[in-house]
Amino acid sequence: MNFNRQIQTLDEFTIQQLRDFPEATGELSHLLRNIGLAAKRVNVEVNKAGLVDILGDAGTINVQGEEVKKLDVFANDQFTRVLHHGIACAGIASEELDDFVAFDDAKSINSKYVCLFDPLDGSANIDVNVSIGTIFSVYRRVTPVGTVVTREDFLQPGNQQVAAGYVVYGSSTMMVYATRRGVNGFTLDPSIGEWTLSHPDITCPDKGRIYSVNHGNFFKYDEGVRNYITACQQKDKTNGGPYTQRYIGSMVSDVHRNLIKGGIFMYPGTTGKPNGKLRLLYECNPFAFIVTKAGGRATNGTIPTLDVIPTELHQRSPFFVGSSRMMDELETYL
Ligand code: AHM
Ligand code: MG
Repeated sequence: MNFNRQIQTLDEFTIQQLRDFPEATGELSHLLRNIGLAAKRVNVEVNKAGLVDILGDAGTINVQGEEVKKLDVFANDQFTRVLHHGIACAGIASEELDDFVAFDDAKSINSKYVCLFDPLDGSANIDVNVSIGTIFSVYRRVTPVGTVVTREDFLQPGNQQVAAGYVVYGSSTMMVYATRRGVNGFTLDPSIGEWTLSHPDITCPDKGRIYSVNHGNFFKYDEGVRNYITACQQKDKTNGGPYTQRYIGSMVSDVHRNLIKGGIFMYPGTTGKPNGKLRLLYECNPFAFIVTKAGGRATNGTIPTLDVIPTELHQRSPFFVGSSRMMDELETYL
């Protein structure tokens, strides 16, 4: 097989970016590489989910009170282990775990970063072969290097993220990550097992035609949200509607599509659950960071998601994210 040297691998890309910062230590590149490694292993299992007896409920309930699928457990273990064995991560927090995990070995306490992740988001979709994903978020620790990380390292507002990204296990497997310098997407080339730069410098169109929301909850939303959804469905000379409704129920796929094509994704609060379903630290903040870096916006309905000061690891938040002009439009209704 001829090897296409036009491609740039994830490692080549992150190392090349480092050259612009002679003082950089390379720890972030290392962390991203490890996330890519864990994701490759998860990808293999996700791809054979229909074949092996890893499918189905693990029989346990996660800290959110939801049933856990076996693949969630597998993915959680992979990310935790790979990050623990690497040299760049001092601790993790996961949607699947009750509390954060501080790595207390000598190598880890000298690492700069903590990583928060949802190892397998949209896992209700596994059984039916619909795309699922991993979401991650990286912060520089606030406690001194050389000590064991504490809760305050994890409870930072989203605007302090150093990097955030997601992996979508879809028709092809893709990893997209953002840093302060921009957003880039890498597709896994299964023939060589490498993440290859396929979507350089992703920008979110400032307007799109897609709105994504769970319509089943329509009558549980606030009036403002209901009015906005209704406006999305109406023909309107100013907004160019009606828009198209697309909702997979896998946030990674829904937001990925809207990021590339332009659109808005909403998981509002409902009468029974005023803070909605999504977790601020594992789901909202990473996507808020990525979409904002790509030129879009994200809010909890009151303030930018990235400015929310978290008080609990597993707190939930209403979430609205997408193309900037569609967000402007939404905010006139909220
Ligand atoms: P999960 O973390 O338990 O997988 O739940 C999160 C998922 C998101 O991917 C998706 O946007 C949402 O749940 C869908 O929820 P709903 O079925 O209530 O619309
Ligand atoms: Mg999730």
